[in-house]
Amino acid sequence: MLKTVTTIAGADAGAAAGVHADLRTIQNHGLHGTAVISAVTAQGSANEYLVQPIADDLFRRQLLMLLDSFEVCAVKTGMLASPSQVEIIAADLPTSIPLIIDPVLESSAGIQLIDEVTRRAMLHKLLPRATLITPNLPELSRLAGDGEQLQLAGKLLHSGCAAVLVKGGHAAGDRLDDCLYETNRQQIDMHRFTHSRQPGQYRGTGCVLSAAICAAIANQGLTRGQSLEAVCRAGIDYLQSCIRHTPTPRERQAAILRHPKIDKDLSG
Ligand code: PXL
Repeated sequence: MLKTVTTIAGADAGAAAGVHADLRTIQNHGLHGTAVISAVTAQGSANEYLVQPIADDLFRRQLLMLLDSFEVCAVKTGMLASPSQVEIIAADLPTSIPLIIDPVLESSAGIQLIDEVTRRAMLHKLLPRATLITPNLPELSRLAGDGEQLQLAGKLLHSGCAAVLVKGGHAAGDRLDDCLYETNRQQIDMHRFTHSRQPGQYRGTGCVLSAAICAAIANQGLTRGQSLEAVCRAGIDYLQSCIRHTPTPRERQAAILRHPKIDKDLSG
């Protein structure tokens, strides 16, 4: 049976972000992609956004059914629609399964996707059992406040998650730094991934990155000596190759990512 990866996220009918983007990424890595839907959204023009959270019982049953029917190797969360959804994940997802949190707070059009109570629940209930959290720079500030990046990442590590990958895409400049912070005894180790900025705006980049990291964990494993640095590197390379495969959008437009064809068998 194919290895299984689960995304817990919102559905964007246009498939630019959320569950659909995650599943495309996971399947392209030769894995079985499964999904717990947290909310259904309808997104038209920049100011047209409708969201209907999934009721707690249905949300929980989706998760329990997947855990019961599949050998889930890794899980990622994207948009979570209520504090009770956070509590259900914290209570029902076994801690033996690696959990990657993409702390989606806003859409690329600037619409709030998570309210304040849900954000706090995520910080206090989910972060302590996470393998990795992947904030961009605005999300890092909303989760940890203002200050030096190292100090803010340190605060998130102090909340109990094993590692923080800060995505540098919102900073200015032609070269971008994504930085991975991990606690090593009393110290914080940092690994920097530098790459050139590719021109244009793209939707769903955070979704694709965290799903690709999850897929790399399922394919390579963390317990067999593979480091978080290696799976983050694999996820970043995958996202960069999606951007290279996508025709550069015109100014003020945001493109839906095209995924490269992966012909080698990644499932071994
Ligand atoms: O890219 C963030 C994101 C995540 N999840 C859903 C979204 C969006 C952005 O629009 O709609 C469901």
